[in-house]
Amino acid sequence: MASIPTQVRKSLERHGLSDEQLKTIFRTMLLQRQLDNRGFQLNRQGKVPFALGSEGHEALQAGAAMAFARGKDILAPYYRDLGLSIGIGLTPYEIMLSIFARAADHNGGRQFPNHYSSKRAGLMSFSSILAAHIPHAVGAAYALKYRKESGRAVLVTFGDGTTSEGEWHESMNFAAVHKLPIVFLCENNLWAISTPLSLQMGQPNIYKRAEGYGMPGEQFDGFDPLATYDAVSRGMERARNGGGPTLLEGVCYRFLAHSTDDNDMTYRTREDVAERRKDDPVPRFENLLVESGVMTSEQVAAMKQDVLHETNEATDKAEAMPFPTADDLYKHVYEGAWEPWQ
Ligand SMILES: Cc1ncc(C[n+]2csc(CCOP(=O)(O)OP(=O)(O)O)c2C)c(N)n1
Ligand SMILES: [Mg+2]
Repeated sequence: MASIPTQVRKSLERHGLSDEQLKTIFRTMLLQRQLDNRGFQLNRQGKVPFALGSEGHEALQAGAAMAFARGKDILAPYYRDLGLSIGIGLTPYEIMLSIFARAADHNGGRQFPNHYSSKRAGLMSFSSILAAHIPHAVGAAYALKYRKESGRAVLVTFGDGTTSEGEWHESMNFAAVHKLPIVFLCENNLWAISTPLSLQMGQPNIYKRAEGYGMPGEQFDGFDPLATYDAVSRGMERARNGGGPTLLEGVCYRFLAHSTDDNDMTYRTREDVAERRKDDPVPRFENLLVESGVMTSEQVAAMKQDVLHETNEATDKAEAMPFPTADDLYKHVYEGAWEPWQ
C-alpha cells in the first residue's frame, strides 16, 4: 500500500512560489477545513440534510488550485473538492448556497449539496455518479485541441475507488490516443466509503497504470501542498504546451466519515484515524511556514480568526436566502420550458 511520509520538512522547497502564494495556499486550507466542519455542524443542527467532508484533502486541493490558471484552464472536479473549488475562486458564500440548497445557488438549489458549478470560475458541473464527469472532462480537452486553443488545459479529479469504473479507463485511453491537454488527478484517500484500497485493486500504486495507456504517471505526498503544486503545475504546463495527458496520484487520507450519512466507525477504528491524524496536513504546513519564517504565529492566529469570521458571515448570509420555488422545478431540465405533463 502507498505510504504517507511522516517527516515534516524543515527546509522550504517553494517551487518558485512567493510568500504571498504560500500564504494563499495556507488560507485556502484553513478555509476548506472551516467550511467543511460547518457543513457537518449544520447537518447535526438539522439545518441541512447532507454534507460531504474533505478533511485530509486540504494540502492536495490547495496545492492543485495554485497550479490552475484562472480564466484559462477548466476544472472538472468531484464531490470532495471543496478546497479546489474555493482555491480557483468560488466564494464561501457560493459554497454555503450549495450546502443550504438556496435558489441563488449556481444550480438553482437543485443539485446535490457540495456539487458546485461556476462558469465564471471555469468549474464544470458534475454528477454524483462516479466517473461520469471524466468523459465530459476529456470531451472538454478534446474541444480545446480541436479548436487549437493552446495554452489551456483541463484538470479532472476523482477518488481511488473511481478508478475501478469503466469510464475512467475509457477516458484515460481516449486522452492518450488523442494526446489531449488534460491532467488526471487521483485524490487517493485509501477508502471508497467502506471499501479499503486493498479490496479495490491488485496494483495499489494507481499512477503505475499510466504506462499501460501511454502517458506519464507520478505519485506524490498528498499531505504536502508544495509537492502537489509541483506535480500538478508540471502536468498542466505539459498539457497546455501540446505534450498530452498525465496521470497524477496524491496520497492523502479521509479523516471524517464519507459524508454526514456515513458512520465510519463501523469499518475502521478511532485509533486508525488518530494514527493518520498525526500527519494532519494543516498543522504540518502551518509549522513549516512558521519554522521557515514565512509567517509568524501571530499572523497565523489572525488568519484563523479572519477565516472563521468569513465562514460565519457566509453561513448567515446564505441561510437567510430563500429556497427555490416549485415553479422552477423543471427549469434547466427540459429544453424550451417543456414540462412532462404537457
Ligand atoms: C457509479 C456509482 N457507483 C457507486 C456510487 C456510490 N458511491 C458514492 S461515493 C463512493 C465511493 C467513491 O470512492 P472514491 O472514488 O475513492 O472517492 P472518495 O469518496 O474516497 O473521495 C461510492 C461507492 C456512485 N455514486 N456511483
Ligand atoms: Mg477514496
